[in-house]
Amino acid sequence: MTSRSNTKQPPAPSVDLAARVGKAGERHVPPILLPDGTLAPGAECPLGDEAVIEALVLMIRSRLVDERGVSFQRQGRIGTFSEARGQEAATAGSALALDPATDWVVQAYRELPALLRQGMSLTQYWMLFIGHPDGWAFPADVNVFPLQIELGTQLPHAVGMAWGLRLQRRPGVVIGYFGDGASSEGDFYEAGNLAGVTEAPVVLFCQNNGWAISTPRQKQTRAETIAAKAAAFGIPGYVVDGNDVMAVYAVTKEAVERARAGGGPTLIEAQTYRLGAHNTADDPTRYSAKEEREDWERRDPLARLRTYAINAGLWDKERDEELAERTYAEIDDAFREAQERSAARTPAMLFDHVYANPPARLERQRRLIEEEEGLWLS
Ligand SMILES: Cc1ncc(C[n+]2csc(CCOP(=O)(O)OP(=O)(O)O)c2C)c(N)n1
Ligand SMILES: [Mg+2]
Repeated sequence: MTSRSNTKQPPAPSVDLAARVGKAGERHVPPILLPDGTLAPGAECPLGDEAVIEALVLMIRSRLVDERGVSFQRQGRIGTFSEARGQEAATAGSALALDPATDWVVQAYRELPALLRQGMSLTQYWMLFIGHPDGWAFPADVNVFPLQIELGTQLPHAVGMAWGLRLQRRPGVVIGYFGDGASSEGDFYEAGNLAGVTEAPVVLFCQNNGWAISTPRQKQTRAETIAAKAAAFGIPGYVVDGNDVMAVYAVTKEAVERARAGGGPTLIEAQTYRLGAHNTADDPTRYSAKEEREDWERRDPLARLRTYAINAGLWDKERDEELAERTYAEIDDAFREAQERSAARTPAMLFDHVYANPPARLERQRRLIEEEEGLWLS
């Protein structure tokens, strides 16, 4: 597992990001890693060998956690679960451009590879889905904000955090993730505008997977791209193939370096697709076309990076099997630990982590619940 102490920063990319420019000035990043796992003609891999392996391991681990998450939900051991399957290159590629020691991930709920890269433990992840308040409170040395289901509300926080870091002269950059559906929320426009005005060191990163549950991207906006909206914020906007981990890394690295150097925010739209359901309560066969789903299966970001890594002599079947065995064991150990810790939950824990210094009103409510706890639990 990636730990904060041994995470190396991959080298800066040298990619021409200005290939095609859209109507609103947004730039379409040229492809690097093609769906068949080969490099585009003339393109170079912007990641060093170690970083290619790190990206692949992150993506594989995320997919195995997803697989187990769905089955834990089906067994009634956790609540609703959302997979990142199919979108791993967008989050792994962008998170690889961060320095986990100084930079922050402000998540929605489909960014598992980025959380793993920042050093989140799987015990914490499972506690979240089991429903333990500690699952939502990240340790001080893991720079990740809690999962956010209320669409778009994380983005003003991401911008505020980034602005605050700059005012305090701290070195961090913040990446705020959101979906195509969240791009219709007022919070997105407020956050983008504030980011532009304050020149906050933030990357607003849209995972456009084509759907907001059953609402297609075409019904979300009449704009040609979501990145086009950067023009109204006065900041650079980029469109990238979200299943091309190398192109995602290259464009995010450039944005992070610009932000770190005082150059302000960037909006990135990664075009991708979720290969699973919206969550465990959804059935995409009810609203999406079979051909569309099959087409995106052929563009699976994990298969394409795995093919590249195998052809480059960096990966093989044995390593795949060894990683899967190790990861399944890690997942199951973490789940057992999360269950053990969750057995000691009490209703009064609802008040944990809400305020650093709780107001008297909440303290009173906590005492009331503690007094009545015996009744609640009987
Ligand atoms: C403010 C708000 N409105 C509606 C919902 C219900 N809801 C949950 S997820 C979702 C779709 C979000 O789509 P998108 O932003 O594209 O993210 P994706 O799930 O595709 O990753 C909706 C409508 C919500 N959580 N918050
Ligand atoms: Mg979506």
